[in-house]
Amino acid sequence: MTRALFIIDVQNDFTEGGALGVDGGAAVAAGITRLLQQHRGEYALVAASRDWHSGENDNGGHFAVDAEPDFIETWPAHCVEGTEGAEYHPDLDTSAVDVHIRKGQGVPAYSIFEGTDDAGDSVTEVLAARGITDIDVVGLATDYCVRASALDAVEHGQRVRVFTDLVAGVAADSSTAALAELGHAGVVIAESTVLDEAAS
Ligand code: VGL
Repeated sequence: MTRALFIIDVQNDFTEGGALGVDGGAAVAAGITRLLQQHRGEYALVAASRDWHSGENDNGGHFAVDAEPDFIETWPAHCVEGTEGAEYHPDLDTSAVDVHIRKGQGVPAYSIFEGTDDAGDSVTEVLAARGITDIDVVGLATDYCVRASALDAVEHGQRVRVFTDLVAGVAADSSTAALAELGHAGVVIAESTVLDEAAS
C-alpha cells in the first residue's frame, strides 16, 4: 500500500469571509495542519488542489454573471487566479505539500483530476509516478470538489477514504447526500482518528 493525501481547495474564498465561504472551512484548514504534524510520514505523497479561475470571463458558465447564482451549477465569482481569495487559507501549513494542483482555468473543474501540477503533469501521471494505491481525501467542499475528487479517485482504481472531521460543505443536505453517494461508490467514510488508531 502506498498512500497519498489529497487536500482539496482549502482556499480563502471557500472559508469564512470568502466569496463562497463554507461554515467550518477555517477549522478544516487547521485540522489538516494537525493531521500533517502527526501523520505526514504515513503519506508517500501530499497533493493540494486550488481552484484557479480566470478573472476575464465566466469560466464556462461557472460564475453567475447576469443572474443570481444557484449555488449548484452557478456560483459567485471565486478563486480568481492571483487574488487573495485563491490562496491557501493561512491556517493550512503548506510546507508539507509535495505537489500543487491548479484546476478550473476558464472552465468549471470540481475534481482534482481535472487539474495539473506546476510542470503540467496530470494527477493521473503524478499518482502513477509515485505508485499510489490508496488516497485519503480532505478539504472543501464536501458536496462539490471533495465529492468529485473522491469519486474520480475510485474511478481511477484507488482505494479511497474521506475523513468527515476534515471536510465542510456548501449545504447540509447535499453534503449528507454526497457522503452517502461516496459510501455507495466504495469510499470508506471515516474520521481522521483512524490514523491514530492505526499508529497505536
Ligand atoms: C467548489 C463550488 C464551486 C468546491 C468549487 O471547491 O467545492 N464548490 N466551485
